[in-house]
Amino acid sequence: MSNTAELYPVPPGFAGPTTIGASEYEREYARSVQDPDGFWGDAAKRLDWFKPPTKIRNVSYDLADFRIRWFEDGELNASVNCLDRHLATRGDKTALIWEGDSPDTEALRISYRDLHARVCRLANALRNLGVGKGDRVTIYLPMIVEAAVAMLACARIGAVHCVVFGGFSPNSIADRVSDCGSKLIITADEGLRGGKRVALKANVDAALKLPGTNTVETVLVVRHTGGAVDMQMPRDRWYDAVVDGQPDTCEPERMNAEDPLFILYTSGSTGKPKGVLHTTGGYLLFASYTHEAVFDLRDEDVYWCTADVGWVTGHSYIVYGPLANAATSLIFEGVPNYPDVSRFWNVIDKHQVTIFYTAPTAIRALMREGEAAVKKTSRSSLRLLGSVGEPINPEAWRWYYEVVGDSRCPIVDTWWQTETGGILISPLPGAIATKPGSATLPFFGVQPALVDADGTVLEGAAAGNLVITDSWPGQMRSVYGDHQRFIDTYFKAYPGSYFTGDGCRRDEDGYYWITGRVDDVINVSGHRIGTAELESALVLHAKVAEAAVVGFPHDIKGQGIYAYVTLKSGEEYSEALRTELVAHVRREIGPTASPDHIQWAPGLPKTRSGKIMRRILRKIAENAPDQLGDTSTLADPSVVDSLVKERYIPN
Ligand code: 6R9
Repeated sequence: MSNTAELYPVPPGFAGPTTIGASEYEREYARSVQDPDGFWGDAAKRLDWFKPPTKIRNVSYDLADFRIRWFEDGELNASVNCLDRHLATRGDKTALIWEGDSPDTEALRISYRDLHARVCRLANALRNLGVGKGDRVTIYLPMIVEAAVAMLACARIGAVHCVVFGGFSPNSIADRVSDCGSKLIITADEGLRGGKRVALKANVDAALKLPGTNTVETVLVVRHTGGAVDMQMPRDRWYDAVVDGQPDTCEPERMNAEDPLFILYTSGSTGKPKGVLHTTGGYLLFASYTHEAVFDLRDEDVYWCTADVGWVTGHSYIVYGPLANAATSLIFEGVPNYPDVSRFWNVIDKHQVTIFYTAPTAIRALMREGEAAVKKTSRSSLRLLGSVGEPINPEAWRWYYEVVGDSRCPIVDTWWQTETGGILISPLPGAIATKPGSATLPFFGVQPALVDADGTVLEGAAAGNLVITDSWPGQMRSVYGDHQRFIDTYFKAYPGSYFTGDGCRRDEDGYYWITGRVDDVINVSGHRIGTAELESALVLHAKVAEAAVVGFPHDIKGQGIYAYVTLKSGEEYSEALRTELVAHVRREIGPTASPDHIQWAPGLPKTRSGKIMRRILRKIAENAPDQLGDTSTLADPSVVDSLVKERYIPN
């Protein structure tokens, strides 16, 4: 296959006065890896520092002497960088546009001045409630303006926010609250998604009945839908009541660059979700720099990222990156198919969105609905499209390019992770010709490499495991409360490198093609779920003896969840129990973790030492029983035949 046949050059006339072109990309990339101190020292000037850093980079991946520190003697405040410094020249500029779940709800436009005042009032209120530097605050909110306000108010007083996705269950909230020892929770009465109400406050109430959550002293409740909630005094307080009357200025905390900014939980291949810890200086610098360069940001842009603030994409590319860059960032409460499948495109026309950033799963779902729903809208304001969360298949890429973007708008396919803080591999749209399905080339300072299972570095066109051989400022610094787990998870497999957990191919033009996770993480609609979490949720059910979970290819979601379940002896395998188990997992983890298929497995393929052979289960779930490979090391090879016979065959 010739790779150049599928090359989409930068459209003529795309570049604006600040667009990074091809020669600048090459020159700056070379400088960024040859002279990281000089490069990042200059880049740090894009932020406002109370005390500018004199030490830029202090990194060693050597396990005996491990450290990752950036700008370590610098002092700054993230909320000052996202708000205060814009007031003199852009106080009246719209910082946030809020579009509600229903198109009939009036949209909000919040100026930088107004956002600054809202953040300061909440920051003062939090301080009055006894929250200070280093305290953890859990945020469990729908996609409303208060979500961004809450994050920035924490940043202002040096509190560490921990946003929990509004789709997570009481159990998941409780796990996270107890792991990080939150003092306060900010939630809302209810959320709205696709016309349905989500009982957020009731979920918090249920979570706080679970063990390990008694660190929480206060729950602030935003009145959003007006739905009835059970307020437990004195613990629960209405958000408005504590914020009203607070001064609209607030002295920001002076933070060291390496002081924590937030914790965000993400799934790994083993155990419970990890609290990914990001610090202040490096993270903010990297989020803002990548946001400006990858989206070729201009002052007049209206930028819309459809992610939820519960995921890292919402942190870096709805809140911190855009606001640090004084951009206009749109927050959308709803879903792509409510009230109908033209909603995204209608919102783009309504607010004259110029940059649109979404996930392949949404593109594939909308593609299935046909072109007419897109073509009846104008979308003439758009100039750039982005994709994130999972590999985008070339067919969906072309539809996005041709149908949504009318073949006018470059696509930036941005590869990155919760752990990386910001985009690591992506086209710069004015510099790099794109290929459908490839995230193309590394961002400044990012040094990807491909290694085989033994750690041998592969050169040229090759396929292997993706590692990053050096640090970048947005890199996570620790797993909250378990620094050893951080080192073990990411730096042990390939000594001297950060291991991403992704497989990847590099073509003859040096372009990177991410092929998906190589570990036991399933990527469902761009959301990471560990098979270990799913399995422990399943075995919590009284009738389940054992469970093994794998991913399988899914047309819309990218990957689906396929669970093999063995019941305790004497229990009856029934359709009703299957339904009950799906509901059970939704209750334990949340709706995003719903198994797509449960196969009854009277026996599981195990080695003689008792290890489940997932490779075999994956092939069965993929409906590829002819590719099972060697089954001779199994304790009982016959279980495979019955699993193959009973497998789920997609129609
Ligand atoms: C930002 C985010 C990270 C995992 C990552 C990879 C997959 C993300 C991708 C992509 C191919 C892209 N991933 N972006 N795969 N192309 N453009 O999604 O963070 O939720 O931590 O997921 O998502 O497998 O390892 P996170």
